Amino acid sequence: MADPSRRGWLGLGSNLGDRAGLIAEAVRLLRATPGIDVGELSRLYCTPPWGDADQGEFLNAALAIRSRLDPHAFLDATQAIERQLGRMRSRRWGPRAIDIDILHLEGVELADERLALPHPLWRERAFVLVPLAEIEPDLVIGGIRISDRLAEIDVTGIQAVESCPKP
Ligand code: A4P
Ligand code: MG
Repeated sequence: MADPSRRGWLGLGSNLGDRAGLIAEAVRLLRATPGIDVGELSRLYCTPPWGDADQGEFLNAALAIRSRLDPHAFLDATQAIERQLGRMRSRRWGPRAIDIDILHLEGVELADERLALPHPLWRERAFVLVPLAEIEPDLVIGGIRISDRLAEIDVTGIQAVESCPKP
């Protein structure tokens, strides 16, 4: 029988509290969600804040998953995990305990008021591309190979967590 699940890739980010612990907890909660299987997790990277620079440094990671949920049900699940981990909606692009962005679900292209896939900004953001290229360099999204796009953008200040400055 054909496998009814599809592959997907998530971007995880945190810049408040126990950042590494929150990312690990998000992965644990995703693994515990029926209909979601968790695959490879990248290393954690420290990344300078993008968009709104007036906030603390982020930790970011990328996670491969398989999901049997439809895209909106998948978003419901990731948003429930954000809420469970104390995510407060504050200002756009501002500080957050945990942010789960759905970067791509294989075969899905959509844009409505709740969900845009592939994520509209994936190719602009080094904090997305560096961890994603670690686990999936040959993935192609919208005709663009991750490793090719990574070679074109500025990755200044992004380092694997072992080499990050102490906060
Ligand atoms: N939404 C639509 N498409 C998606 C998708 N593909 N994945 C909707 C997830 N959510 C999606 O997101 C707002 C709404 O987007 C959601 O309600 C969902 O229905 P949000 O996470 O609640 O709000 P936000 O995060 O403040 O805004 P936005 O535009 O999603 O910001 P981003 O893109 O999440 O960016 N700098 C570094 N270094 N590292 C970071 O991780 N993150 C951000 C937040 C800014 N700067 C950063 C980082
Ligand atoms: Mg977000």
